[in-house]
Amino acid sequence: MSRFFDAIAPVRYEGPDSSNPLAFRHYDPDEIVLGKRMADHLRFAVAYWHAFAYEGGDPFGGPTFQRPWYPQDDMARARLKADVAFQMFDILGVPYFCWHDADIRPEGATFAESLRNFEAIIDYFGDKMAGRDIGLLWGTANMFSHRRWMAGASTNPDPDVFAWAAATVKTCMDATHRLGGQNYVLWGGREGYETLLNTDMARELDHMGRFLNMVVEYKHKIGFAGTILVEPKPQEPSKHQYDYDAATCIGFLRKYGLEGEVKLNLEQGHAILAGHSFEHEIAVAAAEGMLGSIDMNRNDYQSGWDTDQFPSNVPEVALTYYHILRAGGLGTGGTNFDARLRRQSLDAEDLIAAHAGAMDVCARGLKAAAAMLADGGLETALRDRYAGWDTPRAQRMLNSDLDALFQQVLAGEIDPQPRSGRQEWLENHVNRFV
Ligand code: XUL
Ligand code: CO
Repeated sequence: MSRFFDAIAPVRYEGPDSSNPLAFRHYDPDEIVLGKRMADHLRFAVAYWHAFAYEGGDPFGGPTFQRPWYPQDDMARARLKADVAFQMFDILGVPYFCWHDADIRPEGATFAESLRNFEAIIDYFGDKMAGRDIGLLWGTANMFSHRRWMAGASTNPDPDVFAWAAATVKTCMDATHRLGGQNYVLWGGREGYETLLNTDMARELDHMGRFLNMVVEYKHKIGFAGTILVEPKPQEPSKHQYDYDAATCIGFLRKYGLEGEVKLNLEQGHAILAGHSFEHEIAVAAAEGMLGSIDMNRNDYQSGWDTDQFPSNVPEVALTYYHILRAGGLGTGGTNFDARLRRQSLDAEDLIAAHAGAMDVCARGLKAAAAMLADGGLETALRDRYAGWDTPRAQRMLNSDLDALFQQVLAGEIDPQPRSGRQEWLENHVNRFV
């Protein structure tokens, strides 16, 4: 049994005036917000990879963390890592976690050996989950770290890698299904290219579309009731990634006939890399009924890298949840912290503080978002701005044609009068709630 977190008591809600650094001031799981428990709105998840598999390295230096379950190449230490993980889930009271196959099991010498290791850990997780109130938000396959994936998984020029990817995703979907996973995620870090000089982009996109159809076919074959999600990101590690942003993914899903089957897992840091705000990505997905789940971790705005930091900015988070609430909530999705400690944050307490603080920021954001919705000021302003379109005259314009509209404008029947967009008024309005 692990002793890693033994000195740390469960994190509890103590209210906004608490000065306990390891208490929730805003996250009260049972508090009712817009008719639903806060925990059921937010559906928090811990990302196994960043919390337990990341060793504190960066491109300029090796690991800084020294955990008792390193090196991560042996089954006894993989079990120890799982013991520690579930101890942390208990301390935080999170309802979900997420994994890649490679985070939880040591790689074997063969596919079959890796699979045996993986299945043994999935059994171990199953036993631990049986006695607890914790579920799997999503499982996924790491098809970007091992050298076999360097030129892509489903988009690899080598068909044998495509087949290996299919076999890998099958095993990860089986395990996700077995643990009652709510979703299955595909993020294509190497599904893209380094240079067009060696890349047949049209062929690669067709292969990626075929692969995703195979995933959906397999979901139905095994009766997996969760949602299949793809996660947009414009680049890093590839120079250009095919799942660039929400709009690109939606076009891709429609082209390959997957729009009714696949939704999006959106990540704040990826939105920033694509030159968007997070709420833009959420609104794009929501407009198409494709909002699936979120990875609630930010980038550093100055460095331009995908730094996977825990959220800390209440106004940003509030607008995120405002658009999620407007879209009807996260459904089978949740709020996953795809976030890691900074390299100098060495201690067990740092891991707890990072997650507890992030949960609290999200709770504050959710409450602010709910208050903005209940107030209705933003919705009223939006309705007013478009009110002209609610008239029969405007509807006739929509169903008209260029020539008829030209005649009306020429005759002076139509004469637009510009109105203020009131952006500053609306920003001031939001600031009343955050
Ligand atoms: C990488 C990233 C991944 C996915 C899962 O930037 O976000 O961790 O969330 O593969
Ligand atoms: Co992510």
